[in-house]
Amino acid sequence: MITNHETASVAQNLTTNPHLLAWVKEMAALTKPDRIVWCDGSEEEKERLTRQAVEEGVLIPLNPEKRPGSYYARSNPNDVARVEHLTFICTPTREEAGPTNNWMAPEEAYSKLGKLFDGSMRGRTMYVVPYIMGLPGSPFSKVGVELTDSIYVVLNMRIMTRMGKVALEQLGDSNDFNRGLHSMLDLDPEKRFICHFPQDNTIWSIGSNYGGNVLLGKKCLALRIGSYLGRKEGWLAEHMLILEVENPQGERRYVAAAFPSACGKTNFAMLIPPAKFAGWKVRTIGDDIAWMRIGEDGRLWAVNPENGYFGVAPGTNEKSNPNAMASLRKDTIFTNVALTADGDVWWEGMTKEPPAGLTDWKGNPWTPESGEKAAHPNSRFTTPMANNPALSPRAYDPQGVPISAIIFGGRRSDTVPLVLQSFDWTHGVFMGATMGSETTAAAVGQVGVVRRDPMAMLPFCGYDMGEYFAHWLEIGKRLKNPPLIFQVNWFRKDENGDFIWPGFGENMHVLKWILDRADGKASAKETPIGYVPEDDAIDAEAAGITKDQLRKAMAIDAEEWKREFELQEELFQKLARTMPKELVELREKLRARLG
Ligand code: OXD
Ligand code: MN
Repeated sequence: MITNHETASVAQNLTTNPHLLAWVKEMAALTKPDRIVWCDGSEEEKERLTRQAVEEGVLIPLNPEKRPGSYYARSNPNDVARVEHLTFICTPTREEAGPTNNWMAPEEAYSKLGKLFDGSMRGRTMYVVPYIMGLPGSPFSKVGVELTDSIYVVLNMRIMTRMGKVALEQLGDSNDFNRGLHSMLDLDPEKRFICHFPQDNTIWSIGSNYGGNVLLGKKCLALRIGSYLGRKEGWLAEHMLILEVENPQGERRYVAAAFPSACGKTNFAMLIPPAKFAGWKVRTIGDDIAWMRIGEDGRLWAVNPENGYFGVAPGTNEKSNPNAMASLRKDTIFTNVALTADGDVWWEGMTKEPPAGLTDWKGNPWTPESGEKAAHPNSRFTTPMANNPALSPRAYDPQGVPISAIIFGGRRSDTVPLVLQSFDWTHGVFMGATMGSETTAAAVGQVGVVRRDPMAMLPFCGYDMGEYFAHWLEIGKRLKNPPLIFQVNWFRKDENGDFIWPGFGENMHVLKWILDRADGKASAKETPIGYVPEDDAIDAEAAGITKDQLRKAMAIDAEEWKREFELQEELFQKLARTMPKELVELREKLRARLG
């Protein structure tokens, strides 16, 4: 049992914030840890906790000659992805959470999870992890404190956020911080819940140790609670990468792009322009989350609130993403990938031939005949963004970067062309709102079925999605210089089921057209559903495909689109109560234009 005096004395050198001390005391009284450790974010602390994690078998050191400072973690096989069916928005009324979120009444959630948290840290250590999402001192940033009994969480949070003293200094004596409570229990899925209390700026997560469920700064605070705060305070919290493009004249532009989980956001954020684009440079600001505000100049300004990448490993290789491969060379935590005989990591798609002597993500010897994947399809790396050779210095700019274009992308085998520009902001919001994508391994459930994933935020919006679209429309009205909005699809397939567009670095062709549009340098053709590039604006040959293939990638088939508008019906019905009428009317108008 930890007394008030002890709680205070452990924290003494770090904070005297009465709100924080009282809350830690209250949560300790509930969870009853044997010890409380306040994290200061120092190197010494990192070394000590890493040593301890190794002793406890939570982390396995990788071969220091191959991956200096890097470690390997295996999760419980039942705990490998986000659990959307166990994720709840606990607003006072069901309506506020909206029909796309699971809802639980706050009293019920506090009571139900309270029983599970009661004594959950007995015999364990409670780590107090203060952190900042955003840059220290930036007007964009938010402070959170996560209480967790998982040393794995502490070490991952240290990579993903600005953690420790720096956060307590920013917080001072303020009561304005996100209160996150996390306990692993015995990782029984029956006792797994991820509950958000937006009104209380509070998150309770129990029964999991998977990143997306337990690194509370990321999906829980930066997106679910963030989107709620964004509406209240007049800004946007989005599931978007941010990248910088520099042209040969040295001019820099910034683009934000939303893709559903595991659709190549990290690859796009780290794109390397192919040889044809001599003198062009692409740099990363962020790979997953963008917080965006209206600047005094009437433009939209964005920051990446994270400090690291929690990326999907399979498919990452020297061709698909050399910058990610370089980022992973040191100081990285790998989760659920395969281990090589010489203490390094491997995953499907890293090399054509798997090395001999692999141990799979469950700890079993693996050969290509095993009939299972060596690495889990949602295996991950957690790596500091400072490791990225293509990191833009502007990732550290507390004011963020001005956004010229917003891109919405999905994984679609058919219908959606390579690129399409919206007629205006409202149409762009419509494009984002009606985004569909084939599901991936990032969430538990069936893979490969098309679901509507508005703005890639379906699993991450902390309130009613109709209201969320209305908020987007409202932001548009306040922007004097709004970014242009586009829709892209790298994943269209031909009649043989092969991808038509090469993707990866070749996406630069599309990116350049988008920025030329934003700069008023490229003309476009009008179609019933948006603008597309003029016939020769994208150089098929340079992209390594034939003109015919490019035409296929760009095709807009009226029949397919009529079907697409039909498929949107379910979403419009579901959100009927709050769907902005501008979007309802626009849908009718676009449909009519198709004939
Ligand atoms: C992620 C996700 O981990 O979207 O970024 O699932
Ligand atoms: Mn994501």
